[in-house]
Amino acid sequence: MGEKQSGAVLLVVILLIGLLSIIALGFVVTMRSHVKLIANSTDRIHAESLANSGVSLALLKLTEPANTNLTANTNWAKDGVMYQCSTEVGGLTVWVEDEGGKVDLNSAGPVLFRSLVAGMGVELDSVDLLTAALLDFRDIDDDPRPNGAEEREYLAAGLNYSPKNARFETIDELAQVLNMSPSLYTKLKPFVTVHSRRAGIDQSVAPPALLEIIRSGADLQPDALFPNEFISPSTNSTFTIIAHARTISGSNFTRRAIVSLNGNGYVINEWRIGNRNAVVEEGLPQC
Ligand SMILES: [Ca+2]
Repeated sequence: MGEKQSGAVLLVVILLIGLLSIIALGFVVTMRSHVKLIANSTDRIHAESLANSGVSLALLKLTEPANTNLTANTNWAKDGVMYQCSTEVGGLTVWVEDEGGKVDLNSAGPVLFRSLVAGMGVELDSVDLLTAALLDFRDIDDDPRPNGAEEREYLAAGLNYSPKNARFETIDELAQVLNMSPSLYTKLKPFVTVHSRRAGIDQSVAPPALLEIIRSGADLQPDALFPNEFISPSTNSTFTIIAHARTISGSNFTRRAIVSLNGNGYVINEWRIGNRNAVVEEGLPQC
């Protein structure tokens, strides 16, 4: 083999080695990327599992017999107070809300609705329109009440749907009520329910912010009692449980469940991904 041929072979070998190195490097980069993706997915699954465990923990606290001590910090308040604890996987934040402390979209009367909407800072003219539209949305007839809205008003507003003329099945349907702005809907969501089935709210489990909103909307003095039509005792049986988990690696997941307790256990009415987060502090007690 001449020197020229040897040089050509050497060049080909060098090129091949270079090519293989590039392929190998690409493989390593791809594998690293896959490993990172798998690690992220695994961490997210840990976060979801931890959040689901938070719902189970809350259910245990809600169903354990009185005066037992199956879990630490028994007797959680049910007005949305935040509870936090830590595990080996990460931190857990849980809120328990008694649905009896919220305004029921199907059972509340016009005066309570009006106070709720007015307390949100809505203009008085709009308060009357929204209250009437909400009542027309759920009543079975198609005759608009004064200031109300039935099919004709929805079509005139350019909407391609009509009032439901039936009970609200989820609070999401509130967004369909004529003239309900997205921002007002977002502000109302934490304070309304379809599970209380009571005309009024139970002040002992209502979120303090809701009591302030209603007091403001109804023009009640700070020391004035709520009118009787605003008050109904809770059945203490249906709860929203929100559990936010943050793993040590930084993944977050929030579970939002609505559960009804019965003599034999519980029924899950809703099981959704939530959007409430909390800052997880150092030094939390063990869950
Ligand atoms: Ca109607």
